[in-house]
Amino acid sequence: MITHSGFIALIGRPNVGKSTLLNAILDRKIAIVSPKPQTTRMNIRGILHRGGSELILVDTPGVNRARRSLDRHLARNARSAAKAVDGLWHVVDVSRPPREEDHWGADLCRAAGAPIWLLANKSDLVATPEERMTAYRMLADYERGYAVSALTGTGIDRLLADALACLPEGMAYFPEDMVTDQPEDTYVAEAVREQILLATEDEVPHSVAVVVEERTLRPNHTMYLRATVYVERESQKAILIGAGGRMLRRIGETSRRGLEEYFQTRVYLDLWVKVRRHWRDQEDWLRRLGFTHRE
Ligand SMILES: Nc1nc2c(ncn2[C@@H]2O[C@H](COP(=O)(O)OP(=O)(O)O)[C@@H](O)[C@H]2O)c(=O)[nH]1
Ligand SMILES: [Mg+2]
Repeated sequence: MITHSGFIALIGRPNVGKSTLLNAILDRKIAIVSPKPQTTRMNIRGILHRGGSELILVDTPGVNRARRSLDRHLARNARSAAKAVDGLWHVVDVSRPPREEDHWGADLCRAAGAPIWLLANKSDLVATPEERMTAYRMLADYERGYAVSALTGTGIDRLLADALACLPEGMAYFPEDMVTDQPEDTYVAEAVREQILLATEDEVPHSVAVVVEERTLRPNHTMYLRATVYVERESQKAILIGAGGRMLRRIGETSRRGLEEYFQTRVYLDLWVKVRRHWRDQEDWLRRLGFTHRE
């Protein structure tokens, strides 16, 4: 029986490792990860049941300067995630000095009003993480600070034990076997987008949106998936397809492998590429893709 439960939002600038941390704590990949900013576009909840406790972690898009309609929605998503939580983890990259966006992250946490913990991630990259944390400690009135590495797992057990111990009394919000509230189609789209982020450079990644058109389980236990990749320009479409269709085949192949692991079944992935000019500035498209009104 669950006797303690609560929500914690992961806040911080893009690329500090929020999604990697979520996956590490859940010991399962539910959020996509890449070295590119704006990898995470929506708030994703990861649910952990441990003993009599339920910890719900809310991964958010990075806090950044809003330029486009899409950016504004991402920032709003992060702000809305910070509301009504029991705690905030301000995640920073301790291998680098604080920058302006780290201040914004701290401000967002402060405005939310719940206790803030400083999570100095990527501690594997520096010899003396505790020392490097000093500059970050100034950014807000942190209740606690942890040097962690989402990549190697250092510090995660202690952080998790402390987080569980601090949860308020309460009943479970989710069923015991639920790991995320992310719909399966969303994960499919994200898994494809992750491979595109990893395979392409420059202007392609941010212009990509993936829509799942069909997901059916065939009688031979193969999951049939058909998805369309939208880009903003013909030149981007050409890059994604590649010479002789090689790029798209590679993206399809690596996406399929990840999806087979996620769904624990054989997957047939049918990928299409289409051009939709300036979708990032079109409110109706942002709505269709689910970026708006997701509180
Ligand atoms: N060395 C190191 N790299 C990390 C760590 N955590 C995340 N990364 C890398 O940092 C990049 C951004 O990670 P991601 O989780 O997408 O960051 P997010 O934008 O904050 O969600 C990826 O290439 C990760 O592999 C860590 O603890 N150590
Ligand atoms: Mg992320």
